[in-house]
Amino acid sequence: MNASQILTDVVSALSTGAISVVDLTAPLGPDTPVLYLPPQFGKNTPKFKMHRISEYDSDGPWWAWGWMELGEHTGTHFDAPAHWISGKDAPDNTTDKIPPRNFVAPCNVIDCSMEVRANPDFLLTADGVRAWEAEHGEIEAGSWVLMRSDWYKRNSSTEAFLNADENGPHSPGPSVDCIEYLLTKDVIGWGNECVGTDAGSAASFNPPFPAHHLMLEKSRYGLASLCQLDKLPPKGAILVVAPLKIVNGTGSPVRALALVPRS
Ligand code: 23J
Ligand code: MN
Repeated sequence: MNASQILTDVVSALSTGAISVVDLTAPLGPDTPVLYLPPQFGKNTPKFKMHRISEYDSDGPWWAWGWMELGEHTGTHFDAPAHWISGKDAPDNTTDKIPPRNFVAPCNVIDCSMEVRANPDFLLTADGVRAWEAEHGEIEAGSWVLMRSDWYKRNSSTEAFLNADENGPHSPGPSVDCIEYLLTKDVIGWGNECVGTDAGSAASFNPPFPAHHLMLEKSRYGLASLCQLDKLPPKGAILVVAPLKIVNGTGSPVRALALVPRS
């Protein structure tokens, strides 16, 4: 293996389109849906807001710039281990400490779009993952597992995206045994197209919010509000995703990019 030849080949494959770059990121703006937790849990993240400093005007005749009011867990974002109590003392648990090696990894995309169309509360189970592996191959250590639901198609409407009624939010995610199984495969993390990595019903699980509790406890990561997973193959794409290097950050909005080989 000649590592510089490999990189040269990647660049040339990008220029011919043999490898394409798919953007898995939702637009980040005032209309970006944010999580709304029930009142007993206390406070919520405010909506994204851009404060203009100048726009080629008397406050800055030659420049436009702004500052953002932005939650760590807003839009397409990364969950660092310190986000959850179980990851409070996990190694390298904040966004500034995660080794950059972890920001480039293969991804497995499990298509649950049909099940979710029939049932927005659909849960992917360990058996569901095993059935997927029987068809597409084993989930390898160090890879992401992303749940495709086509839920991202709702993200222009907060109401449709959060999909809550008097019984709480209805959105898909992993079961407890799904996350337990993925940890036995030594995955790097779990990603979902919904507002958070866990299902809308996950507050009632044991433990509650397993994608948060169990993944972050083991210094694994989460990705939420991913888009365009329907543009990825089940296996073979490489995910490039990094949180901002926020000091002591519990998470961060990201730009998530997939490198996808032409089929
Ligand atoms: C805070 C509390 C509960 C949850 C979350 C945040 C998220 O989903 C998140 O964005 O990490 S479930
Ligand atoms: Mn989060």
